[in-house]
Order: sequence, then C-alpha cells, then structure tokens
Amino acid sequence: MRQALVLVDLQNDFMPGGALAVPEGDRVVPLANHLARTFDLVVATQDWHPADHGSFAAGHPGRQPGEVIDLHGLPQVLWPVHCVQDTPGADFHPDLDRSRITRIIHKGTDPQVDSYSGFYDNGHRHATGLGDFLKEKGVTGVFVLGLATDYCVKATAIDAVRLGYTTWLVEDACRGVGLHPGDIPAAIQDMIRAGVALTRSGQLMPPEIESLTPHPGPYGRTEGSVRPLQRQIPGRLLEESGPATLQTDREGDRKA
Ligand code: VGL
Ligand code: ZN
Repeated sequence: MRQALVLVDLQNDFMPGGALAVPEGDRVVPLANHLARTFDLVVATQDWHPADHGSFAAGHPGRQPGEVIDLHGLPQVLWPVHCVQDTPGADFHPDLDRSRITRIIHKGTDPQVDSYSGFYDNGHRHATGLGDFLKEKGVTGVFVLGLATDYCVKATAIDAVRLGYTTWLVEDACRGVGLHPGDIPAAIQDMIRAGVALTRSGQLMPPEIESLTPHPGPYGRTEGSVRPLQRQIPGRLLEESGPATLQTDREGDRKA
C-alpha cells in the first residue's frame, strides 16, 4: 500500500487573524510539518478563488456570511471574501514546510460553484486533478489533515473513501470553523460513517511505527508499516492493517 499525506488548506486566511479564521488553525502547522517528513508523498490543497467567487457574501447584496443561499442549484454557505488567487490570504502559512510538498492542488477556481473537497467541486462535476495524481503515483491510502474539519477536510476525506482510498483522518491535526455548536463533532461522525478511520499524529510518528523501511525515507510508509488502529469504528469491520474502504450502497456515486 502506498500512502500519501494530504494537507488541506493550510492557508493564511484560515489562520487566526485571517479573513475566514479557523480557531487554533495555526496549531496544526507544526504537526503537518512533522508528519510531512515521514511521508514520501505529500500533497497540499489550496482554496483558490477568483475575486468574484459565488461563495462570497459580498457578491450577494443584503446577505451576510453564514447565511445559506442557492448557488446555481446547490446550497451554499456564504463566506467572507477569502483565499483570493495570488493574494497573501491564499498563501500557505509562512511556517509550512513547502519543501515536502510534491503537488499543489487548487480548488474553488470556478466562480459558479464552491469546492470543499480536494477532489471535486461541490456538484461533483469537475475533478481537480488530485485523484488522477494519486492514481498515477500508485497511492492506495491517504492520511488527511488540515482546515477546516467541518468543510474541506470532511469533503476531502469522504471523497477519498468514495474513490476507493483507505482513508485516515489525523484528528488532532485538524481544526474546524464551528459555525453552529456541534458542527465539528458532527463532521467527524459523518466521516466515520462514510468509512474514514481516525488516527492521531502521535500514532504516525516514531516510536509508533512498527517496521521502519530504509526506502524512501527514514519512516517511509509501505505495506504494514502503520500500527493497526487503536481506535476502531463501532460496528464496522476493519482489516488489521487499517480501515475498510466504503462499500457504497449507491454505486453511481463512485467516481473511479
Ligand atoms: C473552507 C469554507 C470556505 C475550508 C474553504 O477550507 O474548509 N471553508 N472555503
Ligand atoms: Zn473557500
């Protein structure tokens, strides 16, 4: 099993002081850096909106951030203007170690539709290229972390399961927006229900790694290198080496 680390939206606008600040968003950056050194394949997504993106409340007179509208047929939470392409707010957190990032995936570039998932827009019509990239690299398992738990992390992790990847959420390396009380735990439950397994950053770093492999890095992750998860999903049968991938009851949902 080849595994990739997916860093979701570790951008200035989602950090404390940013336009769409996620509480404690900056706390996950050191964890991301540390974990990135233990994976040979690291991918980062960037929310990358045109200045007139349809998710911005500013473009809908009389509407406020947090309100939900219909945007070309899809429910859309309205947000403050954030992560506008090529602005400092869209840039990665300055402490994020970019040297480990093999590929950057931009999402949310179409002004007509938002893209919470790193794989597809919210209408599941257009792919971002992340799925093709992981497939090309022979990846079968993904570890997801970043911002925000209740939006882009959730959508990315659930799409990963639907695409057939064995998917873990690095729970302590995520933070959520929490627009409404309970949103963040509900998002984690949604991910678990979809077949995402939970892990924590400490489980992925020495001394927790059982079989260190000389190639490609000191902690390069290959088949069997990750401990069977301590935290299992109630009611779900898991293989010893990790979570089962989702058996969708609606095959039409599958994109791969
Ligand atoms: C996100 C809201 C709007 C996210 C992006 O990264 O979770 N949330 N755009
Ligand atoms: Zn956005």
